[in-house]
Amino acid sequence: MQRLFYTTRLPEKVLAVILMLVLLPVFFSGCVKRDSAGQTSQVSIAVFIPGVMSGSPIYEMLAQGVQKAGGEQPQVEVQVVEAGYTQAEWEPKLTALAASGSYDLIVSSNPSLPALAQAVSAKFPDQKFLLLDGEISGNPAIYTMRYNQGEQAYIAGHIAALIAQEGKTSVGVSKKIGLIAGQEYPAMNTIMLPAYGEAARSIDPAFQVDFRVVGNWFDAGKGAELALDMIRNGSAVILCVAGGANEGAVQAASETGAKVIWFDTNGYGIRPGTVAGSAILRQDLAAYEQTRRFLDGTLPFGKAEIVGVKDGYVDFIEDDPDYIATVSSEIRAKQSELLRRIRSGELVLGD
Ligand code: RBF
Repeated sequence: MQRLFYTTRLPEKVLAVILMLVLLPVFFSGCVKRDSAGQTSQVSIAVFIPGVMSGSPIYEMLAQGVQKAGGEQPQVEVQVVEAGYTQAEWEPKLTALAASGSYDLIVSSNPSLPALAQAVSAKFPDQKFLLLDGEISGNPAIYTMRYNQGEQAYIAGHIAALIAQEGKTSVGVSKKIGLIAGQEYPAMNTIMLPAYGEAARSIDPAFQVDFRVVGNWFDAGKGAELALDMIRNGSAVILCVAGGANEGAVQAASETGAKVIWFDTNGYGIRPGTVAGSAILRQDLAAYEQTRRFLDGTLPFGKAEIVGVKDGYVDFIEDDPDYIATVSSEIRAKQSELLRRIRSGELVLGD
């Protein structure tokens, strides 16, 4: 029995070692600082994606912005590393990138990244970080830029409530709007969810928010299931902040005649007639501009900046033909007026 055990287990072990040898260089391929001509490049930047890019426009915009800035200068090399959805693996993977010593800068985006970068920075103080969508100040190796998502969620809640109140969706006149999030996190629970509800109650104090959590950032089946239940319970409009799970919510809304509000990018084209609003972040611009500042030597490490509508980083897309075709001119005029009040400083919203 003992012999048999060894003869069957040994090939598995060999296989595991071979797999490791094959896969490790794939993950760390970004560590080789060479350009296409085989020359060592002068500046190497890693874009660390805490999740996967597909289905999460906030990450797609991050990579695009950094690549655009890097592409403008021949001596700059940009590597994109997707860390996957297992959040427990993010810190070891970030540590491995810093430990490689191969990157002049690690760029990332996520509210949980500042704490992880701070821990990595304690071990590798020379490693520089540029972090968007998160906040930490006082570490000379870390610069952060966070968006005013109080504004972004207020803008979304305002149009969601106007559409629900108008009563032209399959749900009829409704004083309930939904929000689907991938998971609960401080920026969601203390900024976005309250601002979304506050905006709806500015339309009518009777408005309620049905808040649901998928539990991950990819399960479209769960997204559809939650959205269907929310619509059955009277939500006429649902704000989607759930990454790849949004796809299921859009599908459910389109099948039942409800509407969704898209977050972070222009989503009207995803399902024309169903997507009735796009409250966006210009994360591609932020990633581009901050990477440029790093390359120019002017990125103020140690600082935490917060940007919003007035700075041009938070906005709502009003000129898309699908928005104009889907939303009545009365509601569009009211939404325009809200945006004017925020831009002019007449309405100041918390972040
Ligand atoms: N947003 C996404 O679109 N996709 C993701 O995979 C994703 N993962 C996240 C993981 C954590 C731990 C946290 C705190 C947030 C995540 N977000 C994700 C939300 C993202 O940071 C941002 O709040 C939303 O995109 C709204 O702008």
